[in-house]
Amino acid sequence: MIYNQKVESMKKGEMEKLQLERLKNLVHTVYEKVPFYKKKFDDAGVKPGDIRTLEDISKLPFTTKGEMRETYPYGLLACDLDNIVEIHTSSGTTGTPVVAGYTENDRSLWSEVMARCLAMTGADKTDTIQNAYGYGLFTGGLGVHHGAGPLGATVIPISSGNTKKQLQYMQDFRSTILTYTPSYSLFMAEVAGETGLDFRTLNLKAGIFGAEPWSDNMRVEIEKKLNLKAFDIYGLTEIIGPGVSCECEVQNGLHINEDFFYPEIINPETGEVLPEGEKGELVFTTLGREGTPLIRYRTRDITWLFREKCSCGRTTVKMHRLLGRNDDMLILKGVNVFPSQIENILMKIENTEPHYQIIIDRKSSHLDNVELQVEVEESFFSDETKDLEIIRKKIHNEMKQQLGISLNIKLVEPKTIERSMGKARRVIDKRDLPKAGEK
Ligand code: DLL
Repeated sequence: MIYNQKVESMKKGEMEKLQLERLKNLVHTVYEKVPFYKKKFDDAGVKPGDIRTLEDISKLPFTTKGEMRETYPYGLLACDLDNIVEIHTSSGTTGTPVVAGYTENDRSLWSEVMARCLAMTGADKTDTIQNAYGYGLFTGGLGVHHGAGPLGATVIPISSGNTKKQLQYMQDFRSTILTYTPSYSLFMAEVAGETGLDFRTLNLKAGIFGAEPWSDNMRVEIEKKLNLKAFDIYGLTEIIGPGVSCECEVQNGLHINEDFFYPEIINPETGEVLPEGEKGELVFTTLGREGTPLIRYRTRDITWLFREKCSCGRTTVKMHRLLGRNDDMLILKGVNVFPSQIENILMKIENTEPHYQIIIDRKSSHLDNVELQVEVEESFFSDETKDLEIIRKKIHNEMKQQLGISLNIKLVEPKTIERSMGKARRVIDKRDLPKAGEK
């Protein structure tokens, strides 16, 4: 079912008209109401009236995460604080958190886009959604919750953690849809295995997974282990939370709710706008947010945009599943590699478990040592070191062949790599380097 047939299957020209109208309103509003934007526009020599076509958006300056932090907590509000009804922040583990403020209309907008996303995965009022994204300042829990409302689906607001209870409720309440991070879903499958629960006996039909990078082959693994169809959902606190884009039944790219989130892909080095199909950094302008609207926000996420005649009937532009974040990109002997590429290769190698970690260390002043730790199936972790060596070599050779890089592979026993209840930590960087892209 298409939740909002009119908008989601709009003709391109009509969509552009709507976007332009909203963009013009937005630039006038932020120029008048947010001193931060007024100064930025003035510094760049651009006035709201200069935005006459959608292409004119490239005249506007970017907004960065660093600027969102500098304006903490309320520097980017475009309305009176009295009109803010909900606040979320990013986790703030790497510095001052960034703040998103929602007015009543923003919250309705969020419900609308999340309802569209849930419907993309086949959800409707007959479904029971077990929502294990964290409730709280993180947008995952409440985002799904807000979207389930207009659909009329039943929500189990179980939040994250307490895996045994998750498994129990899944059975008792006959949950049909799971919403978690993909890494947590694998952990859940592991615990289910220990307790003897067979996912084939459950009522699950779909899992809506996001908030962290995952690969196509990880999807294969999850679908097999949890006996459901796994969909990718994307979003970020700054823009709204989950609900920016989601996969439909075709599972080939995520439809962007582009009437509210105008996407661009730029060259992260030069800021130049790239055409559809070219890979680069995703940038969003919010077309309809009242609380903390953002102009050309640099997400640091790497992907590309494409349009195709989707058999689901939606016409909205798609983004390819994320390759990763700019900050997570490893540069190994001059080769750019994202952890998700390593994961994609790893997931196809037999006798390994879908749990891994990448440890980066700098022993001498120039050379980075990258170690890929991979869990191996219990039965292989015997005294038979020969078998382990065969697996180790296979992983090494596959990486070398497909990515052109030589990694140190360390096989570890099952369940030794930390399991995550939220976003998995795939890369542990022990180098004492300034963080890329802080600004
Ligand atoms: O993770 C919002 C969300 C909640 C999305 C639940 C999907 C489901 P933040 O904590 O602000 O918000 O983190 C945003 O997470 O810039 C991406 O780098 C990453 N991310 C989010 N979804 C995906 C995804 C939420 N499907 C940051 N694939 C984003 C890869 C994702 N990375």
